[in-house]
Parts: sequence; C-alpha cells; structure tokens
Amino acid sequence: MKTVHARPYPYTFDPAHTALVLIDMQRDFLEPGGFGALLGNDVAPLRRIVPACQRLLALAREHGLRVIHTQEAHDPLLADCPPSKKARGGLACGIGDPGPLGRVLVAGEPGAGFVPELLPQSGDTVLRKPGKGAFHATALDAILHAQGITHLLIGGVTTEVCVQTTMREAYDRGYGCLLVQDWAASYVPHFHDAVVEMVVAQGGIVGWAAPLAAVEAAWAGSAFAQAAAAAAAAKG
Ligand code: C5J
Repeated sequence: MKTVHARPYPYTFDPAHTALVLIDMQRDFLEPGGFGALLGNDVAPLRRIVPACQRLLALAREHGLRVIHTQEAHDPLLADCPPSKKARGGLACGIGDPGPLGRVLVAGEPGAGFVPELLPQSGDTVLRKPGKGAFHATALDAILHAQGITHLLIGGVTTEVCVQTTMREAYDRGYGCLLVQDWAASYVPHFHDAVVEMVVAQGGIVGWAAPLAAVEAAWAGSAFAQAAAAAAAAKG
C-alpha cells in the first residue's frame, strides 16, 4: 500500500488496484488552432503541465500502474455528438468543421491526437469519449471493473470541465480518486484552484488532492520526502 500526503487527509491506495487516468491531453485542447483556442482560450496554461504529466507517466510505468488516456472526439459522421453540443458557443468553426488542425474534435484528425510528448505507449488504454465525463457513453466502468481497479490518480485538461466531471462520475461509482493538482490545468487558472477546493471540501466530498511531489514521495518513501510532501499538501 502507498500513502500520499493529500488533502483533506492521507490518500491510501494499492498500486495493483490503481490506474492513472490522463484526461484529453490532445492537440485540440493544447495547441493554437485547436478546439480550445477556437473557443477563445489561451492554451499556454495547459501546455505548462506537460512536463509534470511526463514525470507521472514515467513513475506509473516504472511501478506497473495501469495507464488510461482519454480522448474527447467524435466519429466523422458526428453520430455521437448531440446537436446541442455542436451548437454550443455558436462558433464559425466548431465541432466537425475543417479547422487548422483538421476537422475539429473528430477522431482520426490531427487535432484529436495526443500532444507528441504524451503519446500512449503499448499497454496503455486509449478511451475515446463523446462527452465531458469519461464514464458517459463509454466502457470505462467495465474496463476498470475487469481489471480490479478501485482507485484513480486523475489529471489532464481541463480541470473544471472533463477532469472534474470524470471525478464526480467516478465518485458515484465507488472509486477513490486523487486529483494530482499540478497534473491538471484550466484555461482560467482560478477555475483550477476552485476545483481543487471543491474536491477536498466537506471531508473530501469528491475525493482527494495533492501535488505531484507528494505522489512521488509516496514511492520514494524517505522520511525527508514524506515530510516535504506533507508540507506541500498542507499548503494546497
Ligand atoms: C472541454 C475538456 N473543456 N477536455 N473539454 O471542452 O475539458
């Protein structure tokens, strides 16, 4: 068992029953010309978490955790895209339309692909999802059950949309989720901070939150690393 110094209290998990879930680290959200940018967002805050994602993925692979990459993308006929989703935002170039990164949020197009630094590796699971939550209209719950997964370390983009929605869905299905704070980002940084507070409020009503250093310290196990992680977690 591993224990992470987290908020609102320590998060304990068995690595054999824990998966890393990296939400939607796609070019459509992280690169200029993608869906996020077309919505008027500055993509820079999202790009900043890429090194932390690489570190956590390396740690997970080193210790044999299952890795799941989600991908928000629709089939080319948009048969899985509700008209209300396509219409939202009233974009001149919206979901399904040809854009700078190919058809926006469409599977198989350049924009729907993962950023080059975070490409899935053999043994990882790639889960295409049509909605914001990773459990909506996907086989995620069945996949996790089949693999005996009970705990999820969650990060990705954006904190207040797909990450938070997935955490709430996971909570209702009985999973214990840790939001790895510097592994997630929002176009609007104070939204990220607000989600962290919402997750840990009321005794961890949605789950736990901790910085990446605290997760690393749980593996490192030294008294010094644990003390530094406890201090970082307490600071929030
Ligand atoms: C959004 C996401 N923000 N992955 N998707 O539309 O958070």
